[in-house]
Amino acid sequence: MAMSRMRKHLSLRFVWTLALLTVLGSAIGAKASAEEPTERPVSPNVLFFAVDDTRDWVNCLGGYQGAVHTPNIDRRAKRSMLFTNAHYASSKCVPSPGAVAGASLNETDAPKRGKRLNVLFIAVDDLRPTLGCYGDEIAVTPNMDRLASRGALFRRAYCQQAVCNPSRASLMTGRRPDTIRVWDLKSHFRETLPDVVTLPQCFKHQGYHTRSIGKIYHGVGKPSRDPVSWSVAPQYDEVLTLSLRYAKPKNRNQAIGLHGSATESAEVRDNAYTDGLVCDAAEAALEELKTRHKPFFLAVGFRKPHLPFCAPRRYWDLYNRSKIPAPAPDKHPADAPELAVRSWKELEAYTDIPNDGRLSTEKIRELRHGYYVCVSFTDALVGRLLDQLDRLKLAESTVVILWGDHGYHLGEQGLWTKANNYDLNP
Ligand SMILES: [Ca+2]
Repeated sequence: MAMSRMRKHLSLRFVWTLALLTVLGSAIGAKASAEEPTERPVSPNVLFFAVDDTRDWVNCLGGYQGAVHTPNIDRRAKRSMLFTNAHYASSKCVPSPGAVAGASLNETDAPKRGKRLNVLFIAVDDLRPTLGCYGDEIAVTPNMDRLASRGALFRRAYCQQAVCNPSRASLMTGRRPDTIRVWDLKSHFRETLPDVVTLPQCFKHQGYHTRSIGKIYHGVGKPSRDPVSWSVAPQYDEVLTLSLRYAKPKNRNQAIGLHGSATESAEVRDNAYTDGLVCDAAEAALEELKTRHKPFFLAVGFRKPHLPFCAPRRYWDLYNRSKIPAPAPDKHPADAPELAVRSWKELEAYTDIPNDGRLSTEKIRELRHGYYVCVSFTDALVGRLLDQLDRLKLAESTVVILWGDHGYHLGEQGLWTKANNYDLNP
């Protein structure tokens, strides 16, 4: 969902039309001059290239850290004028990152233009398309469904790697995990590409106020932080507080480190958990951002439905556990190699999960119920943000993007959680 939407909104085709027109027009003009016409001026022909969904990933614009091979565009650029500060013209589109990359990197030099749209960029951790808008008949997700009904829904979008940090770092930089050399949970993309311009950085350079609340980068340790992406210090970017993971004292007391029970149902308010606090802060930020004289890029990252499946009881009550179907198929694909069916050990870190991978039918039902519950919990928080946009009369001037960092298994094919390449994961 995420990348396709980005490609749509952040297209640079107009930039390339401008740049290539200039390149080709100038080159043809040079040829006519060399022939020294004596009787009358020769009107040059025009070869007009439009390049769809292309950004600045060519060497002549310094893009992609020189890793892309574009010798023909580069040699044309050398023979003529190259616009490095061209912008997509539609006021209905958010500025494209390529246009930003080609522009001055000084925030104060941002071009004076008509009113630009704000961006509300919502990241949801471990969200597979268990949503009504994707045809799931069990999911109770009215708010994401209404967002989908008002915008574009991407039905065949895939992430770059089915685990948090590589997927997020790739999306935020527009670079493949192999390019930024981020394949694990510990590496920071700036170790390989210190000067890479991230998506929020692009907006910042264009005069946007950029802010991060919740999990946008990895959410734990060094890869959680990228100060230059943001206009102000992020909130809740790294949360390792046991009391915000578990509301029940019993579950906190039994936890080993941050891992206790894999599920929790508690009679508490939304903000007993991190995501409720993130939503509170985001609602307040929208109110404040409305008063600023700058457009904003507000990134809001929710940590559910990531494990543990902890949520206020009212979200558990949205579902009848007996009506949630068992995983199907629940066995590894026949003849699949061992590497393809290796379990990500994430689930086994929880105290009520056996280490041998053998889950009872009841535990499987509880876990599947818990995942749906946490999706609905997140959906309710997304709904609060959409309502806040409406209340503040920002809905018409704000692009809303909602994306999940990768898919998930809930017992299907005998697999749990993430980090494999079956269709449910990436
Ligand atoms: Ca994740």
